[in-house]
Amino acid sequence: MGVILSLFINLFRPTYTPTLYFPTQPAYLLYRKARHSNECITTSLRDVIEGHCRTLLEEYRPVWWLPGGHIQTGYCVVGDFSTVDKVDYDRKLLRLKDGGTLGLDFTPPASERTLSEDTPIIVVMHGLTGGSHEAYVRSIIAPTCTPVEQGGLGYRAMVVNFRGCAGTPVTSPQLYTGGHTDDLRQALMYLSQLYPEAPLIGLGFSLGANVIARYLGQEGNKSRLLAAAVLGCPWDLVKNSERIEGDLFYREIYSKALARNLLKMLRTNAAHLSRLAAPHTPTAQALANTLQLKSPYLKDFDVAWTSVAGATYPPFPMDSADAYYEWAGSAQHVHNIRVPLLCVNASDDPIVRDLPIEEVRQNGWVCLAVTRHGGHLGWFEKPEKGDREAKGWFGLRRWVRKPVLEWFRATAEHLVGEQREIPELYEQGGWIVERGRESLGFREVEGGGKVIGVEGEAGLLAGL
Ligand SMILES: *[C@@H]1O[C@H](CO)[C@@H](O)[C@H](O)[C@H]1NC(C)=O
Ligand SMILES: CC(=O)N[C@H]1CO[C@H](CO)[C@@H](O)[C@@H]1O
Repeated sequence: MGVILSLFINLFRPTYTPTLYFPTQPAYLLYRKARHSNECITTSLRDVIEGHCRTLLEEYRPVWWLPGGHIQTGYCVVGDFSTVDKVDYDRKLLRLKDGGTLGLDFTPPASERTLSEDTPIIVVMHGLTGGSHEAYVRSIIAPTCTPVEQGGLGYRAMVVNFRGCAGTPVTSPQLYTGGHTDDLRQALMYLSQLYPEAPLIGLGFSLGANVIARYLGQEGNKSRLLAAAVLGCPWDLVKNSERIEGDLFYREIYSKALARNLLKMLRTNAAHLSRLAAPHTPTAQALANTLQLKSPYLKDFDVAWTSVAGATYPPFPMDSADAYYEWAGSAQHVHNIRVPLLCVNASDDPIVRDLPIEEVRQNGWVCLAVTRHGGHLGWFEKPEKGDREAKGWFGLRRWVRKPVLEWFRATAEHLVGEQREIPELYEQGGWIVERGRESLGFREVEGGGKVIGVEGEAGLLAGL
């Protein structure tokens, strides 16, 4: 009777515990028994997650007045997060060999605290048109970089702003796409030169998650990231686009909002781009065509701009948005990932469809957690008792910060990463380059300064 009753209850009570997808054949990891200890055990990703990321084994229930993925996603836009999770950054500018400039935002600022050289560093990539100021970035970075005495992890973080985002100066006729990994690659080269002793852990949101997952797959065991977490990753851009453009509701709400943000970002950078792009090049023509678009859908923008002017070198210009979506997806690279990767997606994410469950099952280095609710980068829940920063009714917290912080600690403080072969860096003609890939390179340039990470260029569904 008891068995039948519990079966009955389980049939009708939805489960709020995330579904975890593990590989059928685990990879083996060398794992320190304690931080800084030389005593190691051999373990698997599953053991690491079950032992150290306990919140993934517990329920996540959204706050009752934000049910469903659309409403959770919408709250990312209308919620006021300006009073919580304040993060200040020091900006460093890197000039790249192709003439472009990267804006790298470091926290805690050097004037605030001095950390040891081997402090773990979280390398963050933001969403579509966001930046280091986004509330979803700060919600994880603030507790990660809070000193240990105040209940944080005491780590350092660096946000890689996409070219032209968050006020980074545009110095070459190129912005960014969801498929470009070279900017992340060069930011990591810089970071490993600056802090050779520090473990580097990736954290990607949405489009930035796609870039990190692609990078890991392309590098295999050459990854400079010791491990990573990717949230709301749009694994298959072709399928996402079919969904978002194929349905009237999604097209009018999501596709239009994303395109509006992109158009705004392009307008902000248009004067510089048109000065830098030689006349009659595909980029110059694409710029003129795209700026004429009136209230486009995402695909219209990608036809006019991204697929043509995504880069000034092959495979660009491409002849359709679908060709770009096919090239840029990250699911196709999952099989080659060789460092531990935790992926978190929500089943009711209105933007991300189709998760690479089969690919994950076949790669021992990857775990995928799927929550029932959460929307796109939402995951709002009631704050815990005693959380003094989250005030009042609307002082919500993002649940996902809990498993992600557990994952940071489980990887940054314990993983040895002995199965990697990281290429050496050296100087060549004023650039720091990587052996075997000399076409990439960087040098630090003047500029930068302080960045107060609270308010940014807000837009509808900014940063998705
Ligand atoms: C790294 O990967 C390459 C190619 O897959 C392989 O030949 C090499 O043995 C690997 N190195 C280590 C340290 O596992
Ligand atoms: C197990 C699970 O929740 N799977 C869902 C994952 O998300 C896709 C959409 O991306 C749903 O179709 C699945 O049902």
